[in-house]
Order: sequence, then structure tokens, then C-alpha cells
Amino acid sequence: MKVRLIELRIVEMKLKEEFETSFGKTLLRPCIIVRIICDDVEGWAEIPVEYGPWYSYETVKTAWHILEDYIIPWTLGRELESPREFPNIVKGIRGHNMAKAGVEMALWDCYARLQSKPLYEVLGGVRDRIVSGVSIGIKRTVDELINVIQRRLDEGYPRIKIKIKPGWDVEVVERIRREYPDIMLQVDANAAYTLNDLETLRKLDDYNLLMIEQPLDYNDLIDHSYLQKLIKTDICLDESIKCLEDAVRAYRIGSCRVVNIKPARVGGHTTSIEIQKFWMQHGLGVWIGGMLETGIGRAHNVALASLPGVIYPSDISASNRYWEKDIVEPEFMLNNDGTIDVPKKPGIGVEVLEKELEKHTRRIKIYRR
Ligand code: OSB
Ligand code: MG
Repeated sequence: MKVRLIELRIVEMKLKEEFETSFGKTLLRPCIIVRIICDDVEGWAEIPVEYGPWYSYETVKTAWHILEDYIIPWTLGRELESPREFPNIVKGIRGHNMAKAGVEMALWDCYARLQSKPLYEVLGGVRDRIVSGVSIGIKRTVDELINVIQRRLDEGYPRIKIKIKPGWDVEVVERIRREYPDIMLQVDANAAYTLNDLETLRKLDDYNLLMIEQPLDYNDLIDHSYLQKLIKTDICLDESIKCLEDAVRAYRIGSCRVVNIKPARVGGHTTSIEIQKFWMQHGLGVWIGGMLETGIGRAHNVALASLPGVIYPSDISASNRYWEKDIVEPEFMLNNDGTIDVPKKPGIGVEVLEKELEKHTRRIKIYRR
């Protein structure tokens, strides 16, 4: 496949509800949408960057800069056998995995479409439905949170994840467990604690949580390894795992028993598949995380979640949990059994609604050789 054109656009969409985590609040969600033409097909992907360096150091501006000045010039005009070659093309660029992932994933969409196969199939997926989960932000009061949880359970989400931070943790979890003793419940701290908070983290161990996600520093593996030995609840790492080597090291020193794979965070599908394989070969499971994506990013996440090693519910909810109207058709819907269907059409398997996309576009640029 020959890379003939790359288009970048900054898109901004308004979430139905503000989403608060330990690192801040989001209502207007930006992203960069990547469109690539290879031979005679078009592929799409999404870079879920924010305006500021909160979840990751990458932002809308750094991603645009790295793409425009390095990744795109190094990729345009190339002839590839497979998108698996792409990580090697950009390996001279340190970090900036989200920017890399945008091109890598759009190339996967092209690659699947060139074979007239659905993306999940070319990635090695084995399921036609994935188990959905919902991530609920920090609220003003615990009563408000309980109301939202009830609404999500009524909608049929089989697993609830809540965001925690110091001061919004043990009491909140205690109250949820009182109301819902048996639901599948997990917490995500987005790196808000340190080992000085050991007492709090130990208390969370008493509530039969499915896992505790990224309690400690965003780059850390060592302190997590120390913590995992002191608590029985599985630690899941998100921010700390940026490449296969991180996952290997985390396994070796026991930093976590679960990995949240976000393809954007690890540079795309190729590395996501490698991490999933490694974790599965060691008898452990992963799930696919989310970054409040539009239907384009969601389609990629759904395809990845069909891989065999994905044994926990993923942070992939229906389109209507995020948006008034998604930018793809059909929208992602929650089935009665708490699953989401994996699209079967070629590539990402959903159609991009270009008129809708246009409405939300703030900047667009096309690159050709
Ligand atoms: O840590 O998983 C996270 C959203 C933005 C940034 C980080 C995270 C999240 C979520 C949302 O938890 C999951 C979703 O997209 O539904
Ligand atoms: Mg997380």
C-alpha cells in the first residue's frame, strides 16, 4: 500500500456531561482526526489529545507539530506491506505515541479496507461482541454519584468504574458498596496518590473491587510493585504502560496484574497487540481503555477489544453516553446483555458522517507529496 495523502483536522465536540478526573474537568473534548489515502482507499483514526498536558504530556499542539514536521514527511509516499512496519519508520522519534498512533491506526483501517475485511479480523480478533463498561467522573456529592450509577446500571452497563482522588475515595466506595454490594466495581485514581497514602489504599482493599487503576505516579513501576505486594486487589496500570517493554518490566517486578491498553497511549494497534499477547502468555488479562473518543476512535477500540486476551469489561460505552450525536453511522449501541457489537463491514466498519464532522472541525490541513 502506498501512502498518497494525509489529512489532519482538529475537532472539538461537547460532551453531554462534564467529565471530572483527579487531573481536571472536561466538557469540550478536542481531538485530532486523521484521514489517510492509501492506493484507492481511505482510512480514519483519532488522536485523543487534550488542550493541556494532563493525562499525558501530549497535547493538540504537540501532536500537530510532531505529525506535521516529522511523522507525515517520513510517511508520505511510502510503500508499505503492512502497518506493522510503521512503528519502525517513526522509531527515531522519542515518545509522542499518540501522534504516532493516529497515523498507525488510520493505516490499519486502509490495510483492512484494501483486503475488504473488517479491522477486528485483520487485528486477530475472536469475538463479535465486546463487554462494555462505563467510567463515571467525580461528582459534587456522593448522592449525585449514586444517581448516575443507578442510571448507568438501568441502561445495562455490567461494570462501573469511578474516578477517585484524595478526599473522594474510601467513603465514596463504602457508600456505593452499601447500595450495591454485588456490582462489578473498579476505581481509577489517574496517578493521584503516593505511598504516603498507604493507609487509604489499604482501606480500598476491603471492598471487593475488580481492580484499582493507576493509583501511583504516571511513570512509576517500582512503587506500584511495592504496593501490589501489600494489597490483594489487583492493580491495573494505565498511564505507566507506554510500550511493550513497560509491560514486560511491570510483569517481571509485579507492578500490576492487569493492563488497561489504550492504543493511543502505546503508539497504535501493533504495540497493543504485542502487549495483549505478552500478558495473555503469562496467564493474565487486559482490557481496552477509552479517552472519551468519537465514533472513529471508538471503532478502533472496539476492534481491539475483540482480541482473545481481553477478559475484563472495557471502557467502551455506547455513543449516547458521550455525545448528543456521534460523527459515525451506525452509532455504537449497548445490547441488552451489556455488550457492544463489533462492526463487520470493511475497515473500522462504520461510516464517517462528513457533514457532522465538518460542523465540529476547527482546523484542517491536507498533506501530499
Ligand atoms: O484514565 O481511563 C482514563 C478519560 C480521559 C482520560 C483518561 C481516562 C478516561 C476515562 C474515560 O476513564 C473512559 C471512556 O472513554 O469512557
Ligand atoms: Mg485510567
